Amino acid sequence: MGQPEEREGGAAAHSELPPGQRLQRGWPVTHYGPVPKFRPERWEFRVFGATADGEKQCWNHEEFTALPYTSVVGDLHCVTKFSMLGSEWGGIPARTVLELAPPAPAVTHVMVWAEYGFSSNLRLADFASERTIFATHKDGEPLTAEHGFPLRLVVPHLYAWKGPKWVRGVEYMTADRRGFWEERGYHNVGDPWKEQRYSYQEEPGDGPEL
Ligand SMILES: Nc1nc2c(c(=O)[nH]1)N[C@H]1C(S)=C(S)[C@@H](COP(=O)(O)O)O[C@H]1N2
Ligand SMILES: [Mo]
Repeated sequence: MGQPEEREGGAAAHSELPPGQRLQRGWPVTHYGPVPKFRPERWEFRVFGATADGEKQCWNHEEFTALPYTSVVGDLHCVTKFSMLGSEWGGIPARTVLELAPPAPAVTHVMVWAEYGFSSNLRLADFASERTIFATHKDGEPLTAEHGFPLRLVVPHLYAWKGPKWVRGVEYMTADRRGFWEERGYHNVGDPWKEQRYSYQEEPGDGPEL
């Protein structure tokens, strides 16, 4: 891993720890439930909900991983207080998905869906951030099963629960709705720089009524 001054990643990149976080050596595994088995023949990535043309869009594994590959540098901040700084995430930027399957003009939020019904909601602007990426690789190595293989979302500027592992699709929404952890006491927005950890900290406008 590079020194902070070697890192790059655009204007929004941070090379410091958000308040209340500590650096983690290695890469712990954090998730709820079992690690799903990858079955390539049954895997598809689906974009649905309020698309511009009203149609769903699906890619199988071969098609999705053939989309243009990019890498971004980004941090991972778990709300349980460990952070990993400056990883290089390789994969398909969320913006590519937005370009290939454009949302209707009324879309304000997305729900990112993963195996077993895990989900996380994001404001469209957070999803459209230039560093939000559907990652297949970290630091040049393919993801392992427990870290989300074959695909996970990484949203470096938000707490890491906003990045589902084993992601399978995106739902475009014209109103906000809470995802898995957001329904279970975690903050609807999840900005680590503002320590938006829990839903009781939410202010009017941060999320749907609880
Ligand atoms: N599908 C799924 N993705 C998930 C989670 C989960 O419970 N299920 N947990 C999130 C949380 S809280 C964190 S901190 C990161 C951890 O990623 P890692 O295990 O690769 O470190 O995954 C996120 N993605
Ligand atoms: Mo987490």
